[in-house]
Amino acid sequence: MEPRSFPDGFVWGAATASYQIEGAVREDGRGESIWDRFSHTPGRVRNGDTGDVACDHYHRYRDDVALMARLGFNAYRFSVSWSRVLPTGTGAVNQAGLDFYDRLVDELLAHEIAPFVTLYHWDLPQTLEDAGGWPVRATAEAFADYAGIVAARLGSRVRSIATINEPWVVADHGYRTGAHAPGRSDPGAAIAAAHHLLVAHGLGVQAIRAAAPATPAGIVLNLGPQQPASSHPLDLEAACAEHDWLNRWFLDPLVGRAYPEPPWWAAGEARGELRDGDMELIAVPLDFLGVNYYSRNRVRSPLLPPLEPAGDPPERTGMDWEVYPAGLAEVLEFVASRTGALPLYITENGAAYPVDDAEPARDPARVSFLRRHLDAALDALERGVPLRGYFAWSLLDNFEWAQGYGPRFGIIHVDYQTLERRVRDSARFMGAVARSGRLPLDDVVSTAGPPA
Ligand code: IFM
Repeated sequence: MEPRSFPDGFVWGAATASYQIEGAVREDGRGESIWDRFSHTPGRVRNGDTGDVACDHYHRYRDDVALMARLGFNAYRFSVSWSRVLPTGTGAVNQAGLDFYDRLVDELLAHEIAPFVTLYHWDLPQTLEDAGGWPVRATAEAFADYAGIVAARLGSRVRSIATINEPWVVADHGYRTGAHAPGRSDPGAAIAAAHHLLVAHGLGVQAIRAAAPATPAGIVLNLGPQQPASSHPLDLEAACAEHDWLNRWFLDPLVGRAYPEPPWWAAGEARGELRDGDMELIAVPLDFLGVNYYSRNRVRSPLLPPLEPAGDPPERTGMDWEVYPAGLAEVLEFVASRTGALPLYITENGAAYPVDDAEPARDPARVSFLRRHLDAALDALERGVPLRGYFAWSLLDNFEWAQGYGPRFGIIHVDYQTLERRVRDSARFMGAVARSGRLPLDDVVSTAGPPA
């Protein structure tokens, strides 16, 4: 068997998000975000961890970019912190905050790494949450102004701008379950937030195009197969409902379809926030769509007793998420069935695994995870999916939201005491794939070639 190849021009990178890696939360005029408030609220984040220092990427970005270049990546996906640019979400621009991203983009370009920008990766300015947050429409309007400001400054030098990362997580975890900032548990607010995130996307794309007409604009969704845990009709129904909420609630309106049936927990919730023209606004043509894929879900109806485990337990990551590479091809094909020839990117894919303290750079399980998912990406390409690139999550170990610093997703290890970076085998593996455009047939990591 020959190694399989990716198409010429395929984009290879790693991804991060501002609050998860930057630190420097009180520097250069940055305002408070909902994750500052949430992480400093006792009991919200495991171990009391906060993003105050994180990976200190704000000060170490040059070294991090140099590492990416040595590995052989040709792209980097990062997010901009809204409250660095507009400390209270609206009003006067904090030039010092915007300057940081300006320097980062210049540094990337100097190393021939294409910047892929995300405008919103969950760190809403606290002032906007105090005024109602995503459940109110004014937040979407404020987002459009912010999008225009960033696009005007960075747009001509970046490869693409995505409006929102994983709006499902924002609405579901932020406003329904309360597991994420701002920690609200209100089904009606979650449905309203979901709608306003999509309105923000539509207005944001318009603002990006006004400020930087040549810059591709899109959005990033997290998707995963929702399969029934048994053939019982109630499990089938529950799996369909989860599929509608996770995989269709955002994707369908983006491609001009109606919202699916509301989830059971939202039955009877007012939908007054939907205005004339909103569905057309949300369906503004996209230049690309990003897909974040991690796992599948076996759905058990809450009306049925728990299933007794049968057979061997499935392979799982350190997050207890099932390792299911075929699901990557399944979701890409599902998306492409709705988006046709629209360019798609895998904007996140990766896994957390416990660290071997004796050898923190050895991560065979992650290498195997990545190789099998890249193989599934090749399957999708072979079946005609217009896939243009792949970003590993994540460049660095980082602040994993409510789980704090426990789960380690990095292809580069971070020592949180010294902040020293250590290139893992998985980073070498990804670099070798990026440089050659070919997927090895096994998980062997070559130590030949960069980085030294
Ligand atoms: O760390 C997150 C990221 O911020 C969004 N997508 C999933 C990752 C792993 O949970």
